[in-house]
Amino acid sequence: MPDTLNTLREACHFINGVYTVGTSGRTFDDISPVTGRKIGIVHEALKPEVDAAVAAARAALHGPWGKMTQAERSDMLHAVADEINRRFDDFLEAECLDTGKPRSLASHIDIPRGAANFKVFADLVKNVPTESFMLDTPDGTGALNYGVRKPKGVIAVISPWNLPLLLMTWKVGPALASGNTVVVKPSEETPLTTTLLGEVMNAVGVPKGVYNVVHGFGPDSAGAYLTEHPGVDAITFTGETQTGEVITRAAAKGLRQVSMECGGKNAGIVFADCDIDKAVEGTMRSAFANCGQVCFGTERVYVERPIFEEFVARMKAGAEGLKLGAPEAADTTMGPLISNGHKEKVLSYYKLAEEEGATIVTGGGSPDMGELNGGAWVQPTIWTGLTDDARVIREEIFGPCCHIAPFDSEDEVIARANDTKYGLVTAIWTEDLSRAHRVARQIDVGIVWVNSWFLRDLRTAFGGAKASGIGREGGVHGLEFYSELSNVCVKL
Ligand code: NAD
Ligand code: 6OD
Repeated sequence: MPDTLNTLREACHFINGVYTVGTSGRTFDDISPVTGRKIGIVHEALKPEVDAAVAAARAALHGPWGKMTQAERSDMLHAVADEINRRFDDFLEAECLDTGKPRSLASHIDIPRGAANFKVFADLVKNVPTESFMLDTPDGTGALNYGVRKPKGVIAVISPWNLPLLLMTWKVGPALASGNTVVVKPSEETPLTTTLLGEVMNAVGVPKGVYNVVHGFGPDSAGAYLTEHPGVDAITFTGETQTGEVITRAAAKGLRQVSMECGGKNAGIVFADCDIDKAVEGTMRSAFANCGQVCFGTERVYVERPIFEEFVARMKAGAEGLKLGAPEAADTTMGPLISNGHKEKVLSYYKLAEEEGATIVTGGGSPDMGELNGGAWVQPTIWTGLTDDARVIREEIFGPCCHIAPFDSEDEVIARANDTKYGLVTAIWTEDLSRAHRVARQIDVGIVWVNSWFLRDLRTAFGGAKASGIGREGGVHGLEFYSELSNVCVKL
């Protein structure tokens, strides 16, 4: 069993049940977004390491894992979840080291969901029926058709940095529950929890080669080598739309299936008949939780004119009440962005908003964080006054910011909410349920929340419309992606 502290300081690949530095000889630094200082090193995988990981995953399909019953596999995934919970504090430390997010956030969302993603899909897979049909035949005896689900094979999982454990296990959970094996390439910004999960897999006896991890970047590195690898049967990806396009092109070779969960420019729609306390609280979370780095974040908020001024004033007070700080400080409510590179991007949009004529309601720059000034800190920011064609309104920023605009009619706000190339989520705030249903079905997105935000039921379909993605995961939809359905036709 490796020493966990060492796992955190030197992130190795995890191939065939063994931590390895590989042969590339290349490493890169793991940087704390809180201080901007180095916290460890990460070994970079190139083609030989990816080849080894894919080969291990392929071999494992035919080993003990492939011979287990569904029930045995599900029990094993429950044990994985239990072990994550037993090592909750280790995962919490690793996630906060990598992301700088408040401990209060990671302990309520990231780590519990890391465990739940295994439990929910381990249970679900045992309860999903397959179709069956009786066919009339001319001789009168008939034929029975029934579906059989088989694992797809080796699944490549490419995950982002914003909710590293949550979003990686959201894919690994159903992939393993369906009997596949996986090779995971976590974001280069957040290698730690994915690496730590290898210890968990070994501790509960998951057969070697079922869960593999390779570290590195996208182009000319682990990401590209993995997604282009002919030994990979399907690719599941979460990240930027542009990266999704590159990976979809790679998957075209060999016609491998993809599941794409990509970017968004989500609208929050606040009607004058809402419960304003709940609408402000929910919109605050949707704009600023995780320092605005949630794909569901609402960077475009539309508020019906009678309550516009009050809503803006209350959001301003809320944003100015956020306490920026290190993860471990008990009163921290907002952490830094993921990196100084991302900080430059977000600050460039803060500047652009001014150039495009925005009124800055609050924020708009970087705060003075004293001894933490080397970290990726930006102020929570609210704008008003931009027109719908402004780049700040049209492009995903992925930072702690939102623009609030007034609207006058239901039809107008539906058209404006839909006026984007993306289609991930929308949050609607109203106490008029007829209106809620009427508006919800006219918004071109994968998920609509009414009087809530980021309220997740893992049995439901999850995914984006338009440039926000391809396909659906969650519930039976995830199991459909992760399995190959074949039909058996029996002449009676
Ligand atoms: P990203 O696209 O830069 O990176 C995601 C992953 O892809 C990383 O592991 C990266 O190394 C890898 N990658 C990059 N180029 C690659 C290539 N050519 N081949 C293979 N792999 C490659 O995204 P990010 O910056 O990590 O995450 C933020 C983005 O993710 C935002 O756009 C956000 O909206 C989106 N996101 C979407 C969802 C969703 O469910 N729809 C969830 C979270 C984040
Ligand atoms: O809750 C989930 O299952 C999920 N995929 C969340 C995505 C959040 C985006 O940042």
